[in-house]
Amino acid sequence: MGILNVTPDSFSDGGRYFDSEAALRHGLELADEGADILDIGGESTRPGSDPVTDEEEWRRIAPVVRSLAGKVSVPLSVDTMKPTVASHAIKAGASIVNDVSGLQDPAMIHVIAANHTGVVAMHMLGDPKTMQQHPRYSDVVGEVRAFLADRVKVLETAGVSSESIAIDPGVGFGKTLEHNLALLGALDSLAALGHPVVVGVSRKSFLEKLAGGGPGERLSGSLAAAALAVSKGAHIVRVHDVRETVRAMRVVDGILRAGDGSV
Ligand code: HH2
Repeated sequence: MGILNVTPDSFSDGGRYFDSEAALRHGLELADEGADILDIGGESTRPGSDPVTDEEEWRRIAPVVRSLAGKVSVPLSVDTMKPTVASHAIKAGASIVNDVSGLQDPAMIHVIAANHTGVVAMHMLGDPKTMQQHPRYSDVVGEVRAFLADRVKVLETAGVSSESIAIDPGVGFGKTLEHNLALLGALDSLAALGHPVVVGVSRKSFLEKLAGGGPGERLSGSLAAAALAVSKGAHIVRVHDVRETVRAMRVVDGILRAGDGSV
């Protein structure tokens, strides 16, 4: 899943693709590099970020969703917590809703069910503004797993087909380094819920805590984390560096398949 942030303030690429033309070019480039899904977002959810209005979020991504829908063959996903933005994006050609709030707004569930889209339900503790202020769990893996299982149940009850639902532990969303590592080490237990697991580790700050380097220097850490996530059961990795990740994942896939005896 290639990341396309049409924002002025995303943590690693804020402002680079804020202009619609630049965003469109980057989206085409990500598809060309081998992304299987393009995830388009108009609101940063980095720790401490301020929310934007529905109108502003849609204004940012509208031209990008519209033009990419006619130009790429891969599905477009919209990274939003807002049902109105999701609804506009679906009309403009998006077919997946990626909601980092885990569908806290019941209207979002209705939008997904009514339009028969795919959905990524992600776990976040609190909201982006304050989520990194002393996040606490008594059993991070158990609590995140229970939250995701509940989201799946709520979606299915609302009529969303089981095959359309993916889950995501939300690395960095209300989590300390230890919480992130515990979740990444337990992806198999999330995969056991029976839905594709999405993981976003790309350029995130836990990599700096482990190996140093600002957002622009975290490619090697991102690839290592993505490789391990996939070997632990993740199905989809959400990344900024598509070309490099596709190559790394081909290697991971080759090794895992050989290990399975399924070559
Ligand atoms: N991470 C970010 C945004 N959306 N969606 C899912 N499903 N999983 C993630 O881990 C995830 C996500 C944050 O990364 P980014 O989009 O690069 O930054 P920002 O929120 O600053 O735009």
